[in-house]
Amino acid sequence: MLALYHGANSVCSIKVRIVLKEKNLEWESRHVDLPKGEQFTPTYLAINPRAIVPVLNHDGILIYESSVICEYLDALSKYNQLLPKSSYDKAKTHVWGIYCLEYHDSVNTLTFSSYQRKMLLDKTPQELAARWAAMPDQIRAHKLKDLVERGASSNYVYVALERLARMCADVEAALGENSWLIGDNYSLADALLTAYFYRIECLGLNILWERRYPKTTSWYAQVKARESFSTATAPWLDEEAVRKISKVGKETFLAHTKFTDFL
Ligand SMILES: N[C@@H](CCC(=O)N[C@@H](CS)C(=O)NCC(=O)O)C(=O)O
Repeated sequence: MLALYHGANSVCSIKVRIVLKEKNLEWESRHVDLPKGEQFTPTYLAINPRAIVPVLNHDGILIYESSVICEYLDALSKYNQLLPKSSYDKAKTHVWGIYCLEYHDSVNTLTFSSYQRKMLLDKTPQELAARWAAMPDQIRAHKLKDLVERGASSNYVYVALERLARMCADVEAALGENSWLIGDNYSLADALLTAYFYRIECLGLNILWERRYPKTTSWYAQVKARESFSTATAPWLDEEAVRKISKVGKETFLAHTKFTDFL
């Protein structure tokens, strides 16, 4: 039995849901309400002391880290094998998986300096202090606190946009003459990256690739057209939250002259 601890709008959860669909695997949902702070409850901390999603439970075995979960799922069946066969292509896939840590951190920076910030600013200073104190990773807590206090003026935001602009340049270069990131077929690397592009698009920042990178623009249209994309997003997302993410994202970043290098 496969069960996924995941968040409705969580980027890393969307990534795993994409692979579950690509592999045509049956799974049970264990939804964790991140805005409500369910990741900090003793019950969830017993599953993941890092207080983050996703976590995969496979017959009682727990697997952590979204890119690792995706590769684990791929190995469960021969159907639609996503990890390429050659050692070189496997190595390239693993490099994308490692880069995903940076992409996640950068996308998370954008979300926390805009939409999440707006939500968290409704809390009292005491509630906010309790939230930062509850986070097992205090370096991350320090960063999120800065983002909520400073919004788009936080230095973290500029660095995040710089890294995401580099992600787009890297994808454009990797595509070369191909339609997919690695060779002629859709593979794990394409699945790993899709959700980050999706969140950037939700924030109204798709101009990061649409203005400069035609191959990346076609690639993203292709991954979005797959059934796995709609299955991993539409039924799970809180539509109202997605509308707000988009509205606040545009207000926060597009009006900011400091970001004209990227946008
Ligand atoms: N590197 C981890 C990152 C996981 C992560 O940070 N997940 C976010 C949601 S996308 C989370 O659970 N956040 C909890 C919080 O913000 O308190 C992965 O790829 O699985």
